Amino acid sequence: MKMKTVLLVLLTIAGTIAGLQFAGCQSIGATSARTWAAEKVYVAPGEHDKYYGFLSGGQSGSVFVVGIPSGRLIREVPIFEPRAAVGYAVHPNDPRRKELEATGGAWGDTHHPVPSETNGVYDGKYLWINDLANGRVARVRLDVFETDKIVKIPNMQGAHGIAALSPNTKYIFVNGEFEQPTDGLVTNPDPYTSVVAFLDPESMAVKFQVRVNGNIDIADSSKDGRYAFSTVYNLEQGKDADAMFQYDRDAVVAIDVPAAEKAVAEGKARIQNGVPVIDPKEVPGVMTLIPVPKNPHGINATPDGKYVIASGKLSPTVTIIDAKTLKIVAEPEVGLGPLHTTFDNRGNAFTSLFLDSQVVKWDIDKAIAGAADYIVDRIDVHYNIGHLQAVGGETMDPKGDYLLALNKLSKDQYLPVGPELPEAQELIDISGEKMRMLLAFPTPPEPHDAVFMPAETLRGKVKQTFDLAPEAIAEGKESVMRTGPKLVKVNMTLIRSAYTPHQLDVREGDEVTLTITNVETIRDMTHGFALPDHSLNIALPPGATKTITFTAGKPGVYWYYCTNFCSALHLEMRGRMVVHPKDRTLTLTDWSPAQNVKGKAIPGVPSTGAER
Ligand code: K7E
Ligand code: CUA
Ligand code: CA
Repeated sequence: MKMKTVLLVLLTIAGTIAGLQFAGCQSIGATSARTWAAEKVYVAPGEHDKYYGFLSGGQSGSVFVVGIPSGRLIREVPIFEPRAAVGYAVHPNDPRRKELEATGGAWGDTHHPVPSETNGVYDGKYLWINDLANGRVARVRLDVFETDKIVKIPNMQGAHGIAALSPNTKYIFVNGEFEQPTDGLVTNPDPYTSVVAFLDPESMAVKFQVRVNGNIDIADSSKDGRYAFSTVYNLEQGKDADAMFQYDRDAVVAIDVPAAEKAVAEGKARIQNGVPVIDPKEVPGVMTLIPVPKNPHGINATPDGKYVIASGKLSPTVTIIDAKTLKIVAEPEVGLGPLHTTFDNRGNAFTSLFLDSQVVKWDIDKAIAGAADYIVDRIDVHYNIGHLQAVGGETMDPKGDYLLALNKLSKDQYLPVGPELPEAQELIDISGEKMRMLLAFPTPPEPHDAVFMPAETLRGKVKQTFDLAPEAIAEGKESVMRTGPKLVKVNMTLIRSAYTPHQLDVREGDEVTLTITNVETIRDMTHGFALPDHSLNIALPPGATKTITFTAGKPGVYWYYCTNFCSALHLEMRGRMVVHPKDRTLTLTDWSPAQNVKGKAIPGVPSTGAER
């Protein structure tokens, strides 16, 4: 990213010089276009971007946070995978790691970041994201940019489409892409169906599910919160690709949320794996099928709430549906392989064309009126675009300035790095009539979707330090206690540049429960606790407390050390765990007096010399 910034500066300078010296020469058009684009995305060192961009990491299992328009990567929030960089879920006993293993595994495939909304715009509280692979949904707290909750959704495999019910996030709803036996039993794999699950945004409990035939794909909410819309591409219920494109039309399903709530309240749902499941065949009015061509993919509500637009994928059309009457109002052709649609604040839609590798801009009202000139512009992207997202395009307040194209392939756009090439994003200016390419930047595999949040939305909400947890260890309250023949409890604090206690004496096979608090009160003063050969790596931002239980390994001396640069004495910030042989009686002389650098005695350390 630094390199890119430098390049942009150079480009800007070069462009200015070229403009001064060679005014009137033929290359001036191209040069000034480069200068213009460079200036649009250049954010000087020390200055902040205008928007947060939350990019789903696909099979990286995380969310990448970038600044827009610069494209600078400012954070990775690991969710479904361990990440040593921030001490996330590394040790098998890390509570988050255990939660991951218990809900499907320590990897995931994140596709769709969904921020919480109040009055139809992002409120900066939470961001949810699906794990397509393992039927899970996670929540990220935007005050600390950390994963806060992960839930496994019953009766579902392949959690794909996900959306917040507008305008006030009454539910998060999630689509099960891979069908499951309807009766929940493996003895009878057919008939099989999928479910749309409605989760409470705070508890993340699954409140109810609605059964749908055919694989359910992408989701969006009507702006008034009445309908949960989803696309279904396999109405055929085929089990291979050939069988899945027999019909000319599959469907958009519209779930009437108040009708579904009523059905649950009246006991019309069947409990399956602890969740009320509504079968719309038994409860008419809960679900409406709207036939749309062909293996549709994206579904997107217009910011004014009037329409939802389904993208045809195998049909060169998009289907415009009235969001209140559920009637199809137009089916304009837009190009080959339409996948997703986003919006500006001037009545235009932008649809990604996977096969054409283009973004097409079209005028919604003109398309509905049947005007010949509804296509406004097309721009090439590099290459094979999946999602695209304009700033605020999913909200009632689209900004109409930038659009990000999330491309599946980059082909020749970067220095080659082996047989596999980077995936890339391209930032496009949409403020004028014509779209203009501004910037390309790669992220690790694989970009799917993105959302953008104005920097003001999070201003004052992002915490400086963690609030102290109830189990936080205060300075002076550190201790080492033997709580059983093989159990050791350590209460530790961290502050520049010391661990207290800075020595632990344990025996091989002891089960050590370590609670650590970073007692720093200064923002960004993160310390790590890395313990060699024990698979243990924890990072603690200021104020954070973590607890982990691990088993002391072979006899030896293990230095725990700080992984995060914290001061001139960062490297000196260490302590040691002495693992004594199993059969050794730890006497007072064996127990080193564990004192911190300030010379404080640690209560409870030489507790007893003969506790075995
Ligand atoms: Cu289109 Cu998972 Cu959103 Cu990817 S899905 S493209
Ligand atoms: Cu603490 Cu480095
Ligand atoms: Ca189909």
